[in-house]
Amino acid sequence: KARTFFVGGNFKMNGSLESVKSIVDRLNESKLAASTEVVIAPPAPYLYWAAQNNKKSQVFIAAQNSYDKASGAYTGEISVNCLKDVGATWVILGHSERRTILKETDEMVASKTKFALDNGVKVILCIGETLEERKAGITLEVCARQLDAVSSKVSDWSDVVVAYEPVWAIGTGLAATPEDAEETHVGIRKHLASTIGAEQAEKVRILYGGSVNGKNANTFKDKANIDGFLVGGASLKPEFVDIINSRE
Ligand code: G2H
Repeated sequence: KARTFFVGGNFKMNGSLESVKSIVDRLNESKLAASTEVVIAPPAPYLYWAAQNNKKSQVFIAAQNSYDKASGAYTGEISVNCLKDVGATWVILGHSERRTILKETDEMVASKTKFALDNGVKVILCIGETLEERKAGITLEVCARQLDAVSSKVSDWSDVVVAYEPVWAIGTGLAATPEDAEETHVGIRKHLASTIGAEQAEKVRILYGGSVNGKNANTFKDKANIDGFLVGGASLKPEFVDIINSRE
């Protein structure tokens, strides 16, 4: 298959120097499927540490947020240049926890995405509907709206990976079924084809995120439009390796 399988680990606001090092060491020592691209996103204070300790050429380091200005009086924000300086080559943007808790708008997420890409950091762009939106039958409208904010600013999507994370499946232990996820991924790819063009849409990796674990990861195996996972809770545990190897 043309799209390289991608597994991201979003540590969220968890961990310590010791636990981050033990996760990186575990990846260093494990046999990882050669065909999987792995990206881990520890909290910002540990990015340099993770980059320094990582020995696997297929493992890359991501931040969980970045800002849309180069530098200056933006207390508490994270600069894309600092990320590159410490060895992070990816950033997760638009995670639902930032959209809901930190009140990030579609417009902010799009602006940050454009700034990161323009400055050489790749983006895991998270989208997804809430339970209410799913019940109202507007899953694809919500995803389309979140994507359109970005495609109105970004025309080259070669360094973007889309993570579809239905909010109702995040951290709940209740993952979407492979069938439901595939159906939405197909809809997302179709929508992208209509906005960024069929050729780019075919190449964009669309990850599923929301309660993925070492046991359910391989149930998504035969779904043609599920190009990998964004993993939260399970990325902190040994089963993260099983998820990385779930396509073998
Ligand atoms: C969704 C996911 C990782 P979890 O937020 O981004 O978290 O796997 O814990 O549901």
